[in-house]
Parts: sequence; structure tokens; C-alpha cells
Amino acid sequence: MLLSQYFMPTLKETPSDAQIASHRLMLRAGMIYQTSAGIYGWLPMATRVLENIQRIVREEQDRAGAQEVILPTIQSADLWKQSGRYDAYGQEMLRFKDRHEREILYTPTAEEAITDIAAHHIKSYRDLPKLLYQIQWKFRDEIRPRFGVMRGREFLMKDCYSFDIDYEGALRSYQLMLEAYIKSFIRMGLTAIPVKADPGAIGGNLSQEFHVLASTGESLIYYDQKLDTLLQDPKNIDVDQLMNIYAAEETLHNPKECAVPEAQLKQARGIEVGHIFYFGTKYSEAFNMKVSGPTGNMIIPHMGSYGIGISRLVGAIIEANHDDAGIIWPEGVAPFKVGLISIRTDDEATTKTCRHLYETLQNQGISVLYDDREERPGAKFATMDLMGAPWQLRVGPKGLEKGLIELKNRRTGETQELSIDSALSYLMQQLSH
Ligand code: P5A
Repeated sequence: MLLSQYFMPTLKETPSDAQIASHRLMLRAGMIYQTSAGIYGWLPMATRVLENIQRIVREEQDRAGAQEVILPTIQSADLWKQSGRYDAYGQEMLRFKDRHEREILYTPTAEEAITDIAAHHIKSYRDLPKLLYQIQWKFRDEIRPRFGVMRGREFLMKDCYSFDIDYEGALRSYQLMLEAYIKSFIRMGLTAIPVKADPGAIGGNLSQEFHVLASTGESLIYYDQKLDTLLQDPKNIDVDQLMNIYAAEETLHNPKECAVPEAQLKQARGIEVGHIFYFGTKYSEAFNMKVSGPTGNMIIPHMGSYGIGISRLVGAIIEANHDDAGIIWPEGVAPFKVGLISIRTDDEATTKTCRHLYETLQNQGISVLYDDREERPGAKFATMDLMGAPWQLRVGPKGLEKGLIELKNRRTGETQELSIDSALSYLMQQLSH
């Protein structure tokens, strides 16, 4: 992508109404535009990040055996009356009427919609287990939408629902999701601690939230510091071990019952990016879902639901990955892997080298944002640091006289002077995984 043509309306001034770094940086880097309180338009760079997050989540949901569906955003009140949540949900639910005066609503979550479908079509224990998920916009009329996309009213969620014949099966599905979540978050460059949580409006008795550590997080969490190391390697996730390590949200933390020695107990603030629930037969019963068992007996399936805040993650990732100059995208979600800067657009050798680098990297499937604008170098460096590509290539006449270009690692700030070919092969090797 050529920056001269890219729609990235950066701001010079720091927006004064944004309270946390991720919100400020998303506005400054021209990623989002607020149309009403808690409702945003997603501009090209933010859209690329959302796509990258979704790709990782889809791959890990599919790997866990979940199948993707798309459920309606507009749902009838009748569906929600069947579970009793039409009245229980309160003012967070956006309700309206169609032209026939029928009560409808914008989906805040989809336990009802999926259970209704499952109840109609799943009739035998042989059809279970089933894990069904979607990535769909939700609406919750939050009293205090704030921190930009972190707590929006309209937001993108991945929601998955599991159906099993009994508790043991449901626990297996729950653990499959737990594992998929931890792998997904590691691939996004995040450490997300699974903590015991309050099931709240969804109901049920087994529930964990995933918290990305950040000083601006809204919740206080307590956890065994062993988790810091156990959550690093996506290939070695021991779910049984993870289920038994202490981690709890503030309201559920009881110092008297917590067996973790004080020196090993960490206290930190976290941003909730995911939440998983086992809630037994609450919804299957409400929708009269029954499957025939092996001896002709009738079974009410056990269910769970599993959410990831896809749009919130964009903010959470920035909150955990930035410095004074701007965003530092982890490679897995970066909108562009490489930022290419032409230091002198009026120099023929510079332009020729930039085009060569741009085309070669793109042919290798590596996304590049090429700053080909006629701007002073200082402004270009600042823009590239702000938008946060993990790698920067800087090309100018002085270096080229010696056959060299500069490669900068955005996270460490380290720069090295390399020949064009070694810079290319170095990047391809770094970005090949
Ligand atoms: C689980 C999937 C549920 O809704 N039903 C389907 C269950 N859980 S939840 O905890 O209420 O939401 C799941 C995740 O969605 C994100 N989230 C939000 N993101 C941005 N703005 C909001 N207002 C918002 N509300 C919830 C969170 O990441 C949460 O973990």
C-alpha cells in the first residue's frame, strides 16, 4: 500500500477527550471515527487489524472442532421471552418495533438464537457433541461507554456455543475452548490470564475470564505467578494444570482460602478480552431441547458459551504494546508487517530501490506500507512509529552510495545497516512463521 494513497487520517494533536493510551493512539493513527457514543466507524488500518485478529480466532476455533455459522443481528422478542431474558436483560438490550408493531431487538449475545436452531435439528445423542461459533456485531446499550473500542455499545464478538450429552462432555468442550483461547491470545502477542469469574447475566456455575495485563485495566486480578511462564508457548498448553492454578477476579478472591504463598501471588490490573461459561441445561430446557440417548432415554443437552471481544482486543493489544512514539504491533496482528520509508522522493536511486523492496516483499506475501509522500524525513519517521509496523526499512541516497539501507525493529528500537539483499532475506526469515 502506498501511503500517499492510503486513507489513514492521522491527527497531529493528542485528542483531549481520550483517557487511555489505546484510545488516543487509535484516534491519532486514524484508525477509528466515533459516530455516536460507543459507536465507531473502522477505517482501513483498524479494519486490517480486526481481520488479522479474526483470522487467528477462526483458525483456532476450527482447530478445536467448532463450525462457523452466522446468526441474525435482529432477533424477535419471542425468542428471548422463551428463556426469560427479555425481561431480565434490562436496559442494556436495544429494543424496537418493526412496521407490524412486532417487538424486535439487536442481539447482545446469542444463546437463545443458537439453542432454538439446535433444538429444531439435533435429535439424537449421535449428533453430539457440537460446537458452533460466529463472529458477529453485538449491541449493548452500556450506561457508560468509554475508553474507545474497549467498552463500546456496538462491538464485534466471537461467540461459540457447545452442546453435549452430559457434564463430562460439556467439561471437555469447555477445556477445548480454554485451550483454543490461550493459543489465540499467544498468537496475538498477548499474555491473557484465565481467572475465575462471576457468570452474571449468562448464568451457570463454571466461568472464567481472560485478562490481558495492563495498568489501565478495569479489573483487579490475583494470580499464581506460575501462570506467567505457563502461558508463553502455544504448543505446550496443559489445560488440566491451568484449570487448577489459582487466579481470581477481585470479587471472588478470598485471601483466607487462597493457598498460594504470598510471595508467589501476583496482583495486577487486567482488561477482560474473553469470557467462557458452562451453564448446564439452562437454555436447552427453556427451548425444550431433547435428544434420544443410546437406550431410547431422553437427554437434555448440557451447554456452554464462549466469547472473545474481537473489537475490544484491538484496544487491549495497543494498551499492552505501545510507547511514547506510538503503537508497536505484535507481528501476528500487525496491519502491515513492514513500513518502508523513502527519505528522498526526488532521488532516482532511492525511488528505484524502494519500488524493488516494495514489490519483492509483497510478492512474498509480506504486507508493506510504503511512505512515498513528499514530506520531510522527521515527519515520516514519526508517522511510521505512530502506526507501529514491527519492522521499518529506511532508504536514502547517503546509504545507497555505500549500497546500504537501514532496518529498524520498532519494539527494540535497534537499527542495522544492511545491503538490500541481506535486508530482504533477514525480513523474510523473521516473518516466515
Ligand atoms: C459468551 C459468548 C457473553 O456474552 N455469550 C456468548 C457470552 N459473554 S460476555 O462476557 O458478556 O462477552 C464476551 C466478551 O465480549 C467483550 N465485550 C465487549 N467488548 C466491547 N464493548 C463491550 N461493551 C463489550 N461487552 C463485552 C468482552 O471481551 C467479553 O469478554
